[in-house]
Amino acid sequence: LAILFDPDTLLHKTIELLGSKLIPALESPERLEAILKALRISEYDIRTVQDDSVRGKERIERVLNLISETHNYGYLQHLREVHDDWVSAGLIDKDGHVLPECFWLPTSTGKPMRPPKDPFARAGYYAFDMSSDIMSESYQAIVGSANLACEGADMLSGFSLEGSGSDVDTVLALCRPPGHHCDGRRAGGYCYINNAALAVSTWRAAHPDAPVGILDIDFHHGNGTQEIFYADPRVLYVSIHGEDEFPYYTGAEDERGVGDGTGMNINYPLKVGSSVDEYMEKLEFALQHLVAYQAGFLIVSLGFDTYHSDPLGSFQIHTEDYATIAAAIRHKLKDVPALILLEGGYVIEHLGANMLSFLKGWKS
Ligand code: SP5
Ligand code: ZN
Repeated sequence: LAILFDPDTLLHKTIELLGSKLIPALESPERLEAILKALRISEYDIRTVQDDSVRGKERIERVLNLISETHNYGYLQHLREVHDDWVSAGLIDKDGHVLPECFWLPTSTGKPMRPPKDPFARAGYYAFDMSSDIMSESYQAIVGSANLACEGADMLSGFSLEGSGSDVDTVLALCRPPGHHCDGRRAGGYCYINNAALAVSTWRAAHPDAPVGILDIDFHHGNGTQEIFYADPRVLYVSIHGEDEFPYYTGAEDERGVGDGTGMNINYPLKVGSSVDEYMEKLEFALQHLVAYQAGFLIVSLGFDTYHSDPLGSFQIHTEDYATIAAAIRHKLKDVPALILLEGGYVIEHLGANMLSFLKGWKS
């Protein structure tokens, strides 16, 4: 097991509109600091990627190049420039926040979607909610987070410049901001770059056409990951999530993929208040599909917002249950190299213990 972290990811400090109140975003640097603290106390070895020689200009160019396989060019440019554009236009100060006011909607005019020139209008064109604020250092953190997914996939595919990947079969990438709500054209749900999609592109650079499995166990449906791979027959996406919860318009069982990708998208919505037994039943089904698919690479989108007291979730899952969940995944898919990507989870006081429990189960 290798654990990857980049201090740049702590620079992103945002606000959000939650329940009609504008507040510091629940997706905060303190989340990651709590996880790091617990891992360090338990003497896990954490590789700080920013300090590595590989985290240079060339590395970032490779990451951006791979991101562009699944993300819209104008959107990526927007992420990089919008904060500066708002400052230049006098809309905000340097320490201000880019929050959208009006979102693009489909119309009957037949006009194609075209990004507005006005940077103020552009904020809503490239977002789908008000939990995707961009502040001065967001872009640096977003790229840092994405780079961890890329680095992790490289290590597992034996592609790493240092060749340190060969003896590692699991990488935990401590990504922040998370990724699974981003569909490659819009930010939302605290996500700006789909880290899982980037990991697939990275893996494919070494293993073209290899079947990849994605297990999404964040409380929320990964609408972005589903969207990006909806027609892709070489990616099996399986998600267990709260039924009719955020992001509200996706995640139903009848969303099964399209064209060659039909049957390659599997959603398990679970009712509000579901117990760990109900959860494990769906997890067994999810794992059976991933085993049958014979994926050569597994990505786990791991959210701890399934925790019983999470402000954004509603399942009855407790700390010790994460060991059970992780053990079930690992035992069913034991020889598959796995990249675990951090997604959500908002009860800061329990994040560390929940992560330790998950890792204990994974290694059992
Ligand atoms: C990565 C991730 O976990 N993103 C989640 C973002 C959720 N943002 C909106 C949450 C709205 C919660 N509303 C609670 C209403 C209860 N029915
Ligand atoms: Zn979530």
